[in-house]
Amino acid sequence: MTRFAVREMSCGHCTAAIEKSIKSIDSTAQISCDLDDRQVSVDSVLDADALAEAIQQAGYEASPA
Ligand SMILES: [Cu+2]
Repeated sequence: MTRFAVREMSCGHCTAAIEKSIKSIDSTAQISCDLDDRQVSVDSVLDADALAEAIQQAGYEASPA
């Protein structure tokens, strides 16, 4: 499980964009977005750098949480 703080994530559109971007590089990833804590948890075969890159591709800054 890799956890990121994504401060600009504020609604369902944000979480959908982030989930879509991560799924595009790992279709088997399990993703859970917590809007209250602004955190994204990902279960994936990919490493944290690749996952952070995918979140950034969606337009959001991701820092390790
Ligand atoms: Cu949003």
